[in-house]
Amino acid sequence: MSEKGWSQLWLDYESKISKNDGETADKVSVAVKGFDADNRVIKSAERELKKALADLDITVVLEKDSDISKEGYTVKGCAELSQNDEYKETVGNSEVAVIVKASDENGALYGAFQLIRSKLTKEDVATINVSKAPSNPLRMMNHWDNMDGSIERGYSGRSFFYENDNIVINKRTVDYARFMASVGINGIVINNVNVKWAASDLITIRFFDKVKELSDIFEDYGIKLYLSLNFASPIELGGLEVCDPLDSGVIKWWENKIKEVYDHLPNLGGFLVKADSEGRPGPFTYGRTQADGANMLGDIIANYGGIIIWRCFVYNCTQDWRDTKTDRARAGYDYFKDLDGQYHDNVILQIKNGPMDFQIREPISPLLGGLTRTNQMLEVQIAQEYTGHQIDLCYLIPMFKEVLGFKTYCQTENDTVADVVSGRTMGNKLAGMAAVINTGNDYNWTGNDLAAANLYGFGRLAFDTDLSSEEIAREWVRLTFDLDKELEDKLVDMLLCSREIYEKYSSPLGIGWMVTPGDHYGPSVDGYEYSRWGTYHRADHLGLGVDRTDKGTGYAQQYYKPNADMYNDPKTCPENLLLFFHHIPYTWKLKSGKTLIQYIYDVHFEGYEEARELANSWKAFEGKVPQRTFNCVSHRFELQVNNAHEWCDQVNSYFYRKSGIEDELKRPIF
Ligand code: GCV
Repeated sequence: MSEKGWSQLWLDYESKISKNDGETADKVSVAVKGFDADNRVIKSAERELKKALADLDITVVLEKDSDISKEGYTVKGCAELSQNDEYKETVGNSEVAVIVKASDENGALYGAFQLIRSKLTKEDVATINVSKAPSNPLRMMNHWDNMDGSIERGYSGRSFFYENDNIVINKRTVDYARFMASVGINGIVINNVNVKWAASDLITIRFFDKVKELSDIFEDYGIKLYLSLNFASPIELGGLEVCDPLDSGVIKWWENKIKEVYDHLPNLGGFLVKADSEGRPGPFTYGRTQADGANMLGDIIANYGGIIIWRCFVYNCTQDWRDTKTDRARAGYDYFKDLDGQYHDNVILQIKNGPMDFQIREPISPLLGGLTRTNQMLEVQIAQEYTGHQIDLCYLIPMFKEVLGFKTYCQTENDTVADVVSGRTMGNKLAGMAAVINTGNDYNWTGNDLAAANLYGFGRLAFDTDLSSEEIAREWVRLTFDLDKELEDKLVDMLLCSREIYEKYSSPLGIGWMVTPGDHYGPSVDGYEYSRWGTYHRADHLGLGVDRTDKGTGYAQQYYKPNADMYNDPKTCPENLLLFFHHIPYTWKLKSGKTLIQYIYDVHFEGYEEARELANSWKAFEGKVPQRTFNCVSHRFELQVNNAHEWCDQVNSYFYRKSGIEDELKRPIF
């Protein structure tokens, strides 16, 4: 680890350069064929290669090859290339040559990082032979950073983009861009979707210069900068009385504003919009649809090649808890399905993975694939809002794999979520994946060093949805630490089982919530039960769960058959979602033969025990990972064990008190 104010994460070249022969620098050479050698992205690729491969006697050729698909690459190592006439002159006397071919600069950069990964994980670069094309056209990070330096749902310190209502740009910004490019990210939204106060001015002269500077740094690494937009800007910035998307004065205002924005930020990717959601302004105020709002902005920004990413997180957040007919889970589909086909070509809907809000277990949003004539992208959250605040270990890639692998039945083939969001289902170009990011200005970027596996993993998965959770975990472990095989396996196992452990000690069988309101860490079983947020477990003395069947809220019917039927029947509903879809008596027998109440007791004790085992396993890493990392993670495991203890005892005691049914094993329940 370097002694700067931030770590180098998985790109810690320095510590990996072989110091054996005392000579570390300048052995590597990079040649450029077909690309403009002065291109900023090619220059970045060259810089990274020179740093990372400094101790290898190698020539890397970055070569343009128009036959390769957009942003894809082939990387081929070949010791004998110096014999090959085509490359003989270029390669000279280098011991090894590696040819990176791509049709565009981003592909060349990703190919360079592929080679660097191989080198850092101690593979033989002379025999590398990899071809990849990105699974998703858009691979984005969404920051929920505010301009005062706070981060909404941030668990890793403060923002490294903002301080005191200003934009901060320094070497850390460059490292951040490098990290993102190294895992294939090509778009970053730099501000919170809740656009308030100074952030509304990001589209004004007050911040253009700084945003441009940031955008230039991103550009060096093939990343487009995007801004979250305040839909009420015509009122807040323009002094208009309304922000009605069909009002001619409002349209004119946006035409001028977007022109001004692109005059200053010609490479802006576009805007992300949270409208009509949790108090944010939107078209509903004027009796307009979400499509009216998105298309108005889309049509204007199309003139500059920009796109509008419109979030589908729209629901009634002022629900009366007594009202059992209204179901927040239904909202996304109810608001957006009827408008399918009406969104213009440069508009894309961004859909959270589940219908509620990033719980540890939710069904897949029925909007994904429910829409068949609309550009759509998947939104996941690696900021661990409901999944342990980057205190508790929770490797989320297995969850994302489940989401991507879900068969929607929107057509007979190419119908998984991965197909839909990659553009394969509908043959559309605007498609992809976005993650609410988990970074901050902590030394290790992610609060818990191990949470960087989610940061790395999301990028890698968005680039290549065929990678397994284990492959990604192993790759990250190898790049980040220098462990023997036994400890490497141990850490990979710890990551792989962590999500399930968190699920076991927190809220059971897909019911979700039961968290401390507002903060969302730790248990509060009734915390949201009598609130306005539409997040209820409906427990009484006989059972719990929400009836979302055709006899209940009807949510299950938003899926295509056979998913709709499967969820509708408690006997065929996957048990890990049983309480999401059904109100079930405590005495209900699960497939294992256990009653529901006994399962709740058992799984909570088990989860708590497994959290203790995780903490215990970590002890073996002392002296094997940097001390700073060891201490940080040890402390977090201590907190996790306390958290798991509270969850276990509070959930078990709550349901014991509600049901009056004893634990068969007579363990302490209060
Ligand atoms: C950015 C949840 C979070 C909010 C977040 C919102 C959203 O409700 O708790 O902090 O706001 O999701 O996704 O817009």
